[in-house]
Amino acid sequence: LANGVARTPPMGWNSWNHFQCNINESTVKTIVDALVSTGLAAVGYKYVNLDDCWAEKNRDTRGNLRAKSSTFPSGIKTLADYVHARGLKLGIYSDAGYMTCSMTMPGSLGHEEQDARTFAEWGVDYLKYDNCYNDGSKPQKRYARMSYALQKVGRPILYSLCEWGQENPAKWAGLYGNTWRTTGDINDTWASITSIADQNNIWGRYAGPGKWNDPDMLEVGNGGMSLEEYRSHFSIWAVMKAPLLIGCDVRSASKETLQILGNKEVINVNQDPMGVQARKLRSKDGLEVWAGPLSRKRVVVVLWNRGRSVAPISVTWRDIGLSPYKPVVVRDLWAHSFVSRNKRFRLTANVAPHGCKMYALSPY
Ligand code: A2G
Repeated sequence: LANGVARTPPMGWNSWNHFQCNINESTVKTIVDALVSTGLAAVGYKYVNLDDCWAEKNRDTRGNLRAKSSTFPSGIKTLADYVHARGLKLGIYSDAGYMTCSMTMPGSLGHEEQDARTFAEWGVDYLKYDNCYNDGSKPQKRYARMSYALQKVGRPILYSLCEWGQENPAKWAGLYGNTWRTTGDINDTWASITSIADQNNIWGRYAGPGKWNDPDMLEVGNGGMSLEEYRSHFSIWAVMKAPLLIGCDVRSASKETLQILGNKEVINVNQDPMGVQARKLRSKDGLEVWAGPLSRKRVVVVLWNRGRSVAPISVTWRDIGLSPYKPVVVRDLWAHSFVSRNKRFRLTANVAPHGCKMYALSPY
């Protein structure tokens, strides 16, 4: 959607993967402080997104949504002010149905304009819009209604769609929103991230500035995978031009977690202005090559080993559309070093089990 936001994939934090419904304003404020003090805000993580469970079960007498008084007693506007004062942006969550997926708060179906106005008055910058407990009508219709409502409030609000069912959102959601889910919910396991990566890969050609496939939020730092696996998760999400929404408790994140989430060279690939989603070029015995174009004629390559033992993986210049004789500068985006300044024909690396190598190739 050409509403001026998400010209590159959104970056930020969301409460769901780590906290589910256990959120309150003091937790969110300390997360905001941690985003700033760790330097994550400075490398681009600017959206602070409340997920489900932030509102009272019932609307007020005028039909307005209101923050849950036991957990957000100061209200959303005050929280938005806190976030904005630190140079960040606030996201919120609702649903194109009668109630949200947690069943703890109302959805926006039939209240689209009223809720969009409420969000704008509070200073909300981002809406994640889910699809639970709807009336069975086509999601296109219900998602369009909120899209038009948001476009009328006079405030740019990033619109993130969560319909991922039979209606193949990639084919239509870009008309109405900035990101759309392509899969079911992620969990903190290797099986989940490998299967989601493959499902999201199918829709690559629909992504571009203002409209991105969303393979769900990051699990990096939540404890269920090894560092090697988290590096693979982050690398593949980055090249797929996925929204990079941190899903861990940033306040207690380890040095290693911060190094993964804070890798500026990998973030730069995700935020490249060309905005083309990389795709899987080759896969044999769990050894995979993913690649895609970057601005200034560069190419990003991920060599991903899904197998159980260390193995060599190669990519040829032909695989990525370059003449075999073309000399290329090869930069390793995890080692932060140049592998070669004059490489031709092919690149081969030994890749750790469940690990990856990620390179930016610059022909000259
Ligand atoms: O509701 C759904 O399961 C969402 N998933 C998930 O991300 C989270 O927001 C949850 C909150 O109750 C999808 O939108 C696919």
